[in-house]
Amino acid sequence: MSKRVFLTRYLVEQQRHDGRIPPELRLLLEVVARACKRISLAVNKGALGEVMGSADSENVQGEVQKKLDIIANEVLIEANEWGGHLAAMASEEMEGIYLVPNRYPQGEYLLLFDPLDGSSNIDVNVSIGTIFSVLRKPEGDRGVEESDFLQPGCQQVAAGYCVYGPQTTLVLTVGDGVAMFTLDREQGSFVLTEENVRIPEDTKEFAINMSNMRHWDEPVRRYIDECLQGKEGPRGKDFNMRWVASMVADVHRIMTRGGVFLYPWDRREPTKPGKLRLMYEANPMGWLIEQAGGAATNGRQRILDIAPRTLHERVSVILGSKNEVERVTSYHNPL
Ligand code: AHM
Ligand code: MG
Repeated sequence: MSKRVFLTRYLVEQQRHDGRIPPELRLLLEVVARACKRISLAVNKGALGEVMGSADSENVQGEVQKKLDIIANEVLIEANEWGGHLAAMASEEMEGIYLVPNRYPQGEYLLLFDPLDGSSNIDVNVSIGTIFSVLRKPEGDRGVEESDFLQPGCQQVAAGYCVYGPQTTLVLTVGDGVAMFTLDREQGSFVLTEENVRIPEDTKEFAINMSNMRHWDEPVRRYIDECLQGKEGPRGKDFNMRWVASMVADVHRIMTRGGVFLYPWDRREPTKPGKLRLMYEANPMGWLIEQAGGAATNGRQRILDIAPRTLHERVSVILGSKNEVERVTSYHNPL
């Protein structure tokens, strides 16, 4: 049997190779992975763990919180607040930023997360996941403020997601490609199962919530309409469609076999730029996809170049196989 590489060893080697990651970032990523293991256990227990159902509360976006949303948020905070690697955290489930309490040492990094993405799938036993993004705290001695988080995605120093499905898989980038780790449940360790993940540039598979079709803008309608025409249409090939309604699961499929994911702006809430959140959904996913050779735009510009204005800002998202993303983007930006 070939030798197994555990997450710890992978990260230590990343640290050794030209100091690709500093020791504090290595520690941070190990702690996030440990928190994901705990969330995975809670998710796996399901109804036996009394973790199902709603929590009778709403988050800052006015969405009903599930018990597991809150548990996952607490697990991530408790795991990360004391280690000395972080200065502050931000989450989909918290209105403001969470400063590391004064009793603990302050670190150089900022952590953002969607603790449990795809909450509508919790109760129906369909894959859900955790998404995270790591930024460096801007230089200076003053305390951290919300504005310190408002950095474009191209300044991320690490990003990843953990999908809780038939397997628990952690997918990670520190800016040197994408690696996947599968949780060995008996040992409780993440094992490296794929390095240098590459997304095919072309695809025959798209992911979009078709029930919103009547609300879409013209370029998105045109793209999907051309896909639906199949062999007989301008694309000259048949397309397949998938929509899990957990971004983590849809992105993981694209990481594994290619495809294009769209959650575009639509007319249901015309003043909002989209449904998904820029800072802790689109940015980390966009960077992971780019690191695997794909592309990510909001239809008009690269996601990672968007200068955020607020912590919970929303954005239109088109990501996945490069040639498809470029095609949809060109339909939004005609020459
Ligand atoms: P959440 O963070 O509240 O779970 O919402 C985000 C999720 C994504 O995972 C998914 O792509 C999308 O919402 C599905 O939305 P819809 O139910 O409109 O298809
Ligand atoms: Mg989410």
